[in-house]
Amino acid sequence: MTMPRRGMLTLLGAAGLTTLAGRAAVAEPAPPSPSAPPPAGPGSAAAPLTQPEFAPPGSWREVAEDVRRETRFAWQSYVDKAFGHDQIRPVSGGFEEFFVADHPMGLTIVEALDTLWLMELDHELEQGLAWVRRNLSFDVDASFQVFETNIRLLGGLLSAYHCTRERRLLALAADLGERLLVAFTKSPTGIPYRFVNLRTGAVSGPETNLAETGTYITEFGYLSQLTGDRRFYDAAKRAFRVTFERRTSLDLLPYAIHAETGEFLNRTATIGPPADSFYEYLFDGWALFGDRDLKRWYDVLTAGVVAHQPETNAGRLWFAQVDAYTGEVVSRTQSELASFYAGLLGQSGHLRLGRAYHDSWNAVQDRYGVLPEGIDYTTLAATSTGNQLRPEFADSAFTLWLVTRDEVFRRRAFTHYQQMKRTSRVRFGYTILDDVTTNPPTRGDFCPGYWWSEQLKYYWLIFGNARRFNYADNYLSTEGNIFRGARR
Ligand code: DMJ
Repeated sequence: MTMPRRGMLTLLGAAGLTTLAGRAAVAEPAPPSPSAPPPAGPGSAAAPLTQPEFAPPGSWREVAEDVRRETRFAWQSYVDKAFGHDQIRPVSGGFEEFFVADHPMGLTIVEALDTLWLMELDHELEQGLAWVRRNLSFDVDASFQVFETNIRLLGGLLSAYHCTRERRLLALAADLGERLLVAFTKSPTGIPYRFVNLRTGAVSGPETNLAETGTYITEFGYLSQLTGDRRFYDAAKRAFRVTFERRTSLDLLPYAIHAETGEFLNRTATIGPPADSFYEYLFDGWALFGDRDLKRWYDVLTAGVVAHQPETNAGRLWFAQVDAYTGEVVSRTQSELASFYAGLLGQSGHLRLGRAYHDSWNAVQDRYGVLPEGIDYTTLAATSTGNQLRPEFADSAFTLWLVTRDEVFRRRAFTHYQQMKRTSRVRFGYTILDDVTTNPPTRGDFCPGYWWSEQLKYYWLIFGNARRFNYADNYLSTEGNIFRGARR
């Protein structure tokens, strides 16, 4: 057992869970160079349909202040038009619920809390906290999707607790964790059901996938740390173990799996949805808790991915979907959500691949201005033309910037931000796009909860020198929730 270093956490003193590996120590952000050249790599070689800016005219601090102003504008619109409802319709000023029709859970508020705290928007934070104190309850007779409830609500409460240390947030998180745990304990294999009724504990949805079976270890583990109750951590880890042990001889995992039998339901391996955050959380479980089993499983499966899935097309790196039993390529489409993988590779010792994969996605950003939901990587043609205000490209730019401090990633995030402002800013906030290939892009009327927890935070942290964030030692979840690194 390794003795915890200064700043390390210990999870319940259990063997194998003792040390905490953080991201590499890094210096504070340097001011931008206005004359910085555009980023090198495949992206700069492609003929752009748009002419993105690569560096701000002033200082990065000014960009960060702009992000803060935009957050305040969007938050005020949400308060005016949709307060307490899950998500705003920022064109019409309407709203819609995410988990249960006609039963608001304040999703946007819970997702936004840690972002508001990091931005020192303390008045807005207090508005959100007051709503949570008065209204949020999980005693709801309805079926909730376990994965989304975990990464958004449980994660949002835990990160808000990490930032504010308000006990009510932890009490709510513990109550929710208990209700979600049933999805694991009622399963004969330990692989969670997709849905659970938060009041009755009735479970449903045994046909599931990797992301929905393996995106719990950081929220459940942090809850275990905070409560001293290791059932949460153990349940999340068991689901990982059961799945890992069923890997194919190529060390690949088909993405569809049955919770009751543990049998795979298809043959396709992908690093994109619905597998993506399964791999992210294996590494994160190591990064946050120092669990060597998780690191080993991550390394074995990543070796399988790196051996069988990379393809180069026109000098650009992509990750094919392959048959997990033969390695044969079954699809050359790539979801925008897969762009997170560049950051994961970069932080887990595969920096060359991570950079190359980010370069590939940057070429798509250069081409469309805003990334479409899906592409055919042999042509970069959009196979799904909308954009759901996705954070993954900015997420991986932020992670790669933290790892390397290479300004190229901050400039790419800046382009991402500028293009979002240009295309998605509407009367009451920011909206999804229905089609990024039209000129101008066609707007929808919806702002997803994750936008508050992810993009806004990544922009603020990468452009600003945030006083409340520890740039040398931190952890952000798949939903951008901060479980380590708040400077109170
Ligand atoms: C977010 O809810 C999370 O990042 C999740 O892991 C998958 N992607 C969405 C946003 O695109």
